[in-house]
Amino acid sequence: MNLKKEIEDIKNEISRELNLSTSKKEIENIRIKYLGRKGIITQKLKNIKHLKDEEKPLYGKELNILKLTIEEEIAKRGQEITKTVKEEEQFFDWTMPGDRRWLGHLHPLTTTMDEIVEVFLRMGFTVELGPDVETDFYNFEALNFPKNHPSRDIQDTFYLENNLLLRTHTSPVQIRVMEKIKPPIRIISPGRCYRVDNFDSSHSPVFHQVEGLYVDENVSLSDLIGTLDIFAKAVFGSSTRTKFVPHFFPFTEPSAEVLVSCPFCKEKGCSTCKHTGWIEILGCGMVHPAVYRSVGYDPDKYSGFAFGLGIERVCMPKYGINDMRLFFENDLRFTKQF
Ligand code: 2NL
Repeated sequence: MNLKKEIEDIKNEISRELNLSTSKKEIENIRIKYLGRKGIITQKLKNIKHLKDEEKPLYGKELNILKLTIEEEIAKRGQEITKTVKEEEQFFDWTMPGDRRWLGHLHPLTTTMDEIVEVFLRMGFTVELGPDVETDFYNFEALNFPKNHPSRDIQDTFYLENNLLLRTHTSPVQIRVMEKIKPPIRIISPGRCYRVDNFDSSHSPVFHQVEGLYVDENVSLSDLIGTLDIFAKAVFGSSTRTKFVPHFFPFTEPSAEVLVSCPFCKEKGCSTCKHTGWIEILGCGMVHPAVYRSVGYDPDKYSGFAFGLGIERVCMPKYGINDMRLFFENDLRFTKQF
C-alpha cells in the first residue's frame, strides 16, 4: 500500500475516534490502541526492519511524525474533556426538588392544650404557671380540703421529702396568684399533675390539666355556665350541647360536672361515650368562701367561678382515642397520626 495513503488513513481514523471520545478513559484506550506496546503504530515502527533498505528512512520518518502528531492530538483532546467535565460539575439544576427532611410535630396533648388555652385567651383569660412540686398548704389546705380527706392519703398523692408533694391539680397556681394580686382575676393554669393511680386505658399517674379561675365582684353561676358552654362549642363543634350535673368538690359550692354531647354519635350512643350519648370532660363550681379566706380575700365582696379539666379527657373523645396509655408510650405509629 502507498505509504502516504496508509499514514493518512491512520491519522483520519484516530481523529475520528478522538472526536467521538467523551472521557479520559476512552482517550487512554485510543492511546493504547495506537501507541501502546502492542499498538498499531508501535508495531509498524518495529516492522521497519523487515522493509527494503531504501524504503526504511522515509517510512521511519513519516511514522515518527505521525506518532508525534497523534501524541499532540491525544493531549489536546484530553484538555478539552477536562474543561467540559469541569463545566458540567459547575452546573447546578435549580429546578431539582430539595432534600425532604422529616420534621417532628407537636404531641396531640400539646395541640389540645394549646387549643383549650387559645379559647380562654380569646375570652380574656391570661396564662399562669407554677411549680410541679408543691406544699400541702397550696395543694390542699388553702383549697378547703379537710385534714382527713382521702386525696391527702399517701395512696393517692406522691409525697416527697420535707413535706413536699407532687401537685395533684394545678389549683395551687391559682392560690399563689390570688395571694399576690387583688381581683379582678381571670386566669388559666395549664400543666402537668400527678396522682397515685393505675396506668390503664383510662388512668395515668401523670396527666395534664387546665384550670381556670374568674374572681370579681358579682360573678354569677350563669357566667360560669355561659363561659364553659362557649368553651365546649369551640372545642367540640358549634352543635355541641352541655349538661351541668350537681357534684361535690371541697373548694367550690355549688359544684358541677360538665358533660358534653358526644361529638361522634350526637347523643345516639356509641363506644366513645359508652352508649350514654354524653362525655364528662370537666368539673367546676363557684369558689368556696373558705378558699377566699385562706388567700385574704373578703368572701362577702368577691365571688367567682373555677373549673378544672383533664386534657387527656378532652383529647380522647376529640380524636377517638380509646386508651390513655397511648399518650405516654410515644409509639410513632400513634404519634404520627396527629
Ligand atoms: C376536676 C375538677 C375543679 C377547680 C377545679 C378551683 C381552683 C381554685 C378554687 C376553686 Cl383556686 N376551685 N379549681 C374547681 C372545680 C373543679 O376540677 O374534675 N378536674 C379535672
